[in-house]
Amino acid sequence: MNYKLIDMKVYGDERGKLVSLEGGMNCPFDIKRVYYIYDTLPEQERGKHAHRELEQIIVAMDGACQFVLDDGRERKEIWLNSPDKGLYIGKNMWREMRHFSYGCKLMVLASTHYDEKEYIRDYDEFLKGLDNVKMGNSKSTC
Ligand code: T46
Repeated sequence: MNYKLIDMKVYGDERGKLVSLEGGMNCPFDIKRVYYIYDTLPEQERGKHAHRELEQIIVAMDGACQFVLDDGRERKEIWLNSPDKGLYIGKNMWREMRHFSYGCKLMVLASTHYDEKEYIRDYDEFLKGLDNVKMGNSKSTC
């Protein structure tokens, strides 16, 4: 499974806490884009797609939500519920987000600029693409 839950170093003192993410250091890619998700609702699901090339780190800055990650062989459920945890998701991973707490805020660091063409939004197409990667018919390095 091409994901990792990263424990981030927290600089804390009586004034509060600070976490730093730096491309190529504790973030394993150069950061090309940052976006955030907020005003989420518990009954709404997001995601349901994969990316061939994009890598991301996702941090729940406030509240909690569950990620379902799927590499075509197995599915894992991961809770994101603390600003000192970063969920790294690599290439070729199907993701779904659900069970958002009210007011959950996600910050996402991304390795590429936004490109809708790079999204795979159909699960069968995702599985077929994985077969192509295994057979060497794709340029993906994964
Ligand atoms: C992911 C999860 C964690 C843009 O115009 N620029 C952007 O950088 C992004 C991320 C989205 N958009 C537009 C595209 C859609 O019209 O914003 C709208 C909502 O995007 P989407 O439905 O893809 O949002 P999520 O929450 O389902 O997925 C997002 C990311 O797209 C995705 O890469 O891994 O968050």
